[in-house]
Amino acid sequence: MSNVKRVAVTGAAGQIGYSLLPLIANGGIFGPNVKVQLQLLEVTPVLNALNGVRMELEDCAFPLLHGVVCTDDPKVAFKDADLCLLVGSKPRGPGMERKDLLQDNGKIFIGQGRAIAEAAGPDVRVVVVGNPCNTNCLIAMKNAKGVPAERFTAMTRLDQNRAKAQLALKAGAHWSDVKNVIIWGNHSNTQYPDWHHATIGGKAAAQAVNDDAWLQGPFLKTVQERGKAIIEARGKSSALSAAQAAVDHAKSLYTVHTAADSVALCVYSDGSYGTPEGIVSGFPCTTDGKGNWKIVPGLAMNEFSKQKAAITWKELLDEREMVKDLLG
Ligand code: NAX
Repeated sequence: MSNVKRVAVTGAAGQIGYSLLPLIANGGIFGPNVKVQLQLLEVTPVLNALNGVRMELEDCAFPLLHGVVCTDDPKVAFKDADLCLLVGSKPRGPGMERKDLLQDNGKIFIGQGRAIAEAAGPDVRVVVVGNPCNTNCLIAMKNAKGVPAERFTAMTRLDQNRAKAQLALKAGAHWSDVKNVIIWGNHSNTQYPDWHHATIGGKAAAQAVNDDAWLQGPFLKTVQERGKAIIEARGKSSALSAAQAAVDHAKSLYTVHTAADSVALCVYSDGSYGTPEGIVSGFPCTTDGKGNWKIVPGLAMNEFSKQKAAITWKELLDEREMVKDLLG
């Protein structure tokens, strides 16, 4: 089994899981030459549905898929895991306050953080997708005693992909030509998608788009509220695009990204760019292909960017305050 990557996925019978698992089993994260074992976690009442997902995965006969474990025990799911994708969390119920959601989901991430520390492989990486993902990531990290904080990241890659697409559509370019959009702060509607360092086909995005009012208004709003727009259109939250973004995020840890094509990761803040320390916040990052990231240094932030970033950083501080009793 030593040449098989073990990938744990929580909430695996959920709608993101259903789109995510085939992407992983097809080599979407570790490439076409690396075998994977999927270690799937669900809550006990959903194990039967999860078993149905396992049957379908077997029925796909994926060449790279070497084993599927289904369990309701986090320690079994995270056993020797190389990568843990924490997707499962509770949706906000009717009449539920954000604080209640943070507390309820926070408890899940205490247990999962502890189980990762106890059971996961020595070089594990953890990607948190389940919302509120930044603060859930902080809780898991703080409860995973002995696992370095930099092994934990949360996902704003979907927001970065959305921002790239909007810029490309506006500029009449292809989204693969768009580089270096930054997502500062929280994966919520306070996030700040920053185009000031972005390029489209090598040209400054502001020049290629040539419409500052659109960038400062409709562009920001569209990206910030895209999740809501998908729910209104589809009657369900983003799943296909979220699954793809989770794979993009994880893959970017295991491939090299330079400052010329930075990736959006939410990581434990060291205070760079005036971000408050000790929160999990979105930054532009480079990666070394071995699971490690660094915050891109030295980018200028104008007054507009500073003001927008301050709003989303404040929200993350407020979230941390609401879960301070859960931080290990
Ligand atoms: P679903 O409700 O379809 O699936 C969630 C699954 O998690 C369910 O099957 C549930 O049984 C399971 N679950 C709940 N508690 C669990 C626990 N303690 N251990 C293991 N499994 C558990 O939601 P889905 O649409 O798949 O979304 C999953 C999460 O991703 C949600 O929190 C959602 O808000 C979040 N998202 C995050 C995004 C991001 O960019 N970071 C974007 C997409 C998505 O909104």
